[in-house]
Amino acid sequence: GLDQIQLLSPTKEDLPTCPKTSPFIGGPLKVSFPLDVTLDDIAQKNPLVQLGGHYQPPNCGALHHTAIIIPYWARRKHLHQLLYHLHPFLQRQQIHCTIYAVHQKNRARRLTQALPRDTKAKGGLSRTEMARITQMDNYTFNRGKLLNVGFKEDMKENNWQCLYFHDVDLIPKDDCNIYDCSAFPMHASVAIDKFQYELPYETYFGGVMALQPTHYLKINGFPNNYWGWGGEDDDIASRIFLNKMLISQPPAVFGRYHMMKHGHDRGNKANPKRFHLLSKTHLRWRYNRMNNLLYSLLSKEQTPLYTNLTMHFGIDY
Ligand code: UD2
Ligand code: MN
Repeated sequence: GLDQIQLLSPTKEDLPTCPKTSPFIGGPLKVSFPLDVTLDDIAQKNPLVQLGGHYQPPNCGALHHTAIIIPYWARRKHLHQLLYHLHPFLQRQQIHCTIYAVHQKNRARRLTQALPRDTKAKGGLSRTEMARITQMDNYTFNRGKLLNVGFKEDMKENNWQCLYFHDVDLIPKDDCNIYDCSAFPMHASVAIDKFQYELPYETYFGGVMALQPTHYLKINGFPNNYWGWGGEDDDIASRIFLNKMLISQPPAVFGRYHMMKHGHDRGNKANPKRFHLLSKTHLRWRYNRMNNLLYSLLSKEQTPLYTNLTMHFGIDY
């Protein structure tokens, strides 16, 4: 309805809608990495980006309303490089968008502070509870959970029609990779240089994926129970198939990405339980989801180039 339109583009009612194909997009991109690029440099190069990493085309009403959600933990250089490339890319596509970094708080609380207050009264902790808390104290990375938080918090800010869940280290290499959504969930990063521009396996769904909110709700969000590296992307793909949707892809020549070099991060060791968890997706997808997602939002900062959401996980199962 009218309210919705106003929410999406507060002052743009009188503008003509943007053309279907933006006149500013080119073809393949030469990706280069300037040394020591600072956030100030990037902000200066992108004067039309508003506080919080928000953009809408100044002269026409955008056809696409996209939130970019980046799970993020201690990869500052990658984040800066991504912002450096992504902002101009999105502007050339005439997309109304906000970039969100969902940041997992590192060692926010000491182990004892993380315990529920009445722990002693209850006669100590069970083994599972203890294992869970130990895991929390390690601050193992949890991509699925961060993406769920990103969805929840971003939808509070705007009626986004498309959500891009975006690894921090992937740079798009072609302007024709349009950051909008299609009828099915989409896997955008189908051709990464690290994998010789091919899918490593057929149902591979890692890197950059785009879902409409209805897709996300249909699959009950993403799994919360994959701690550490691996598996959560396959779980999400399973959820999509279990809900009788397909995964769409851009043509491989457009879905090209460069992955910035990195090793395995501390706190994101390969998760040995991932294969077992994956064998249970068909049973668990209804229960392990956005609704039982426990977290506290520690801060929401609007920086010039992105909105930073810092969160701490609660204890959930
Ligand atoms: C693959 C997938 C990724 C995810 C992961 C398994 C590709 C291109 N990507 O990534 O989507 O399924 O496997 O979990 O196949 N991160 C941080 N800090 C950390 C650790 C991770 O910010 O300490 C974030 C960051 O956005 C990163 C993403 O999580 O890009 C995935 O982690 P990765 O890049 O270490 O793993 P990778 O490249 O194997
Ligand atoms: Mn990576």
